Amino acid sequence: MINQRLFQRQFQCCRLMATLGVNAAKFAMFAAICLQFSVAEAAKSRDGYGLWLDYQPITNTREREGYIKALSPWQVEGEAATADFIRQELTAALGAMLGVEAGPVGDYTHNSLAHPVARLLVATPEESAVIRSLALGDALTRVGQEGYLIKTTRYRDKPITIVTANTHAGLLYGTFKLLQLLQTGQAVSNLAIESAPATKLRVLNHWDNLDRYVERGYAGESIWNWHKLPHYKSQRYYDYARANASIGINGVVLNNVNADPLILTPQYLVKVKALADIFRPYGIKVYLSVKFSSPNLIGGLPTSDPLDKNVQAWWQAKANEIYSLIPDFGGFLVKANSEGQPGPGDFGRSHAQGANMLADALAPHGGNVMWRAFVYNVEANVERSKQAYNEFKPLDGTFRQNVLVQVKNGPIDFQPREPFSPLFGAMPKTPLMMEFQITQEYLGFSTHLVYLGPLYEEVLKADTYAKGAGSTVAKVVDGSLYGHGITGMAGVANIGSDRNWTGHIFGQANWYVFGQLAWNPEVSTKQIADDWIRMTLTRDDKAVNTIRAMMMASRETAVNYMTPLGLHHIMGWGHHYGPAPWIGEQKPDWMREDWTSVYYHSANATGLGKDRTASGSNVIAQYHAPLRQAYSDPKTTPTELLLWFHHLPWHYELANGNSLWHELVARYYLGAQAVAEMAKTWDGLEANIPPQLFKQVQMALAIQTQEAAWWRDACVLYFQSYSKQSLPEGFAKPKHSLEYYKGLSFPHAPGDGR
Ligand code: BDP
Repeated sequence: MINQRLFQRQFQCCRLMATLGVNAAKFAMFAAICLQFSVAEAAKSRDGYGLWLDYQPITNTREREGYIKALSPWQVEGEAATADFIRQELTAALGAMLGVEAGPVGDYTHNSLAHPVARLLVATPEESAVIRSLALGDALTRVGQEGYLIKTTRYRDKPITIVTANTHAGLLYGTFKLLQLLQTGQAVSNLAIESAPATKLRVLNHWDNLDRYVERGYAGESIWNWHKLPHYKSQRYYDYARANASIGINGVVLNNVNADPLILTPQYLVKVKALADIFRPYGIKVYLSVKFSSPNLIGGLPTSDPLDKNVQAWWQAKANEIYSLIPDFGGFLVKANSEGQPGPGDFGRSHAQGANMLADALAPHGGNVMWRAFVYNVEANVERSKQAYNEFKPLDGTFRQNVLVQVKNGPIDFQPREPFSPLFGAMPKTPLMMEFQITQEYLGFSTHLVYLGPLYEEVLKADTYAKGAGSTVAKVVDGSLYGHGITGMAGVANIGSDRNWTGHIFGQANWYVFGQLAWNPEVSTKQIADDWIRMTLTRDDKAVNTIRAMMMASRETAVNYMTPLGLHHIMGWGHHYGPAPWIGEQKPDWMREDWTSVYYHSANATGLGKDRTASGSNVIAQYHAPLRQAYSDPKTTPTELLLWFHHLPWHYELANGNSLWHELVARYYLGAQAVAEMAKTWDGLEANIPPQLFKQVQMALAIQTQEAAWWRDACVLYFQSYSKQSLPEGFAKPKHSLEYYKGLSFPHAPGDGR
């Protein structure tokens, strides 16, 4: 993963010159040429496996020398596995970026004041007499269990850079931060960084089945090779853990929320243990999705009723068994009474009764329950977007201390755009965990370049007004609004066995931005994009600016060509691939209404959109004032959410003077056009991007260009069949007929639920 070969080649080159007795100036010139040559050569082999951690040589001599002066030689204190890993990372990273001069301190006795030579010291105070001797005030108290300090200070009258923390995990995060500064070309001569994560549980949810099929996965098979575990420990597991650690992710749910009960059998638990053992030095805990009916399915009990004593005892014994294998096991994630999954409702019990039973089993061991609020059932006969709130709000205050309720960002599902879920701000007594989707189920799978940073940021910055202005979703999630000690953010992973991990190179940016936001939800996703580009693709300023602009616009572009103006849930049936606003037009009896498209867009001869105001399903009542009032009137509803809240006439006039029909068409065309432009822009970047990465993105953009046009044409033609209006002037007629688009079928589209 790391550029060891390049490093060795440079080293050999220098040795050869020295043996030949070449003078210093010529030597420097020759070394620089060698380096440029090796960099170009190494770029050719980059295929995306290295993610944002494919440390590249720093070719600017001044910059490089500055880093060497500030950080070399370096020293990592401590004997723990994590300390060893940090040593490996620094050896590889500094070696690759700075060359042979950036090495560790040689002979040295741990935890003594005796070495004045290290310029960079990575250590906890517990393990380092030097750190203990420095005046750090109460900074370490402030950064808590997982935070870190990076500081330029003086030791024995010499400058020294320290990375310190209360735990090894903190050291790990601090080290990666320091390396990121080098990767992104920032100065390190006068550092004073104090950082602590805003949320405690920063978790990836893998929707991976035990047969390696990934539900809603578009990057190959599951990376967990269950069959070969526990004995065969793939290098990928280590590389995966390292990548997560580099962005502060500290938890991994290994299996699909539509859980297979087998995961809790002894046969699988030893495999889970093997992964937990690998992840531990990287600060990562494992969690499991569990099927609520497991006591019955694998335990042989006649029921899984959470109030049944035998059922409770079964879970307690199961928890004990798990913790005897994995002492730091994180806990359970549960999808219950949702989309056919069993749950406490099957026995007339509430979500809280179900969650609390599991929480009681985990509590003695310090584990948590992440109980999902993604519930809706067709019998309830209540509009889908209202159901989670209706079911969970009354339960506020009844969950055990170690339960987090995990809420999807939007009230329906992970749509390209929705308002934030009104549950955020409605359950002050319960820690609510954010659930984002990183895998692009509704955003073009792994062929569309859609940077999700702006989507996440939009949700996190949204004001719930729960305690007056400034009560943002971020503050609900990080616990600061209601003073919760336990907090979390989950992301449904987009990772698979594809060589480049995420199918699309830019999918890596979505994994990256999720981790960064879980650490600090206030940070700008534009800055995160900038860092990611520099670490992954290029450090050329002009190219960075171009790519960043492309990324920042890409989500709005996708919204435009898929679901503009607040439309939602109009994708293909089952696999969710491509447009299908016609689903449900002729509904067979077996088809759930709230899985159709027509349920959500409500197009008819008079207009378009779902009425969720008081005259419709009245979801707006679930939002706090003044949002409730704002959303009740199309004039004060953000244009982006117009059709999410309102059914409006085709001739309805928008603020820009366009009719609804005109604006709808304009946005579809704008979106598709923007993708074509993105592809052109990318073509112009060839010289700046490693060739394999360039090509992968170029091919995906070609697909995206076609698919964006497909979305545009299918949707415009479909809605036109209701608006009965011609295309406004200037918009070219779609190539095919509506019937053509309706007739397309994709029997083997990836990722379908099963
Ligand atoms: C939906 C997915 C489905 C998941 C479900 C969930 O289509 O595959 O099982 O979310 O989150 O969006 O449980």
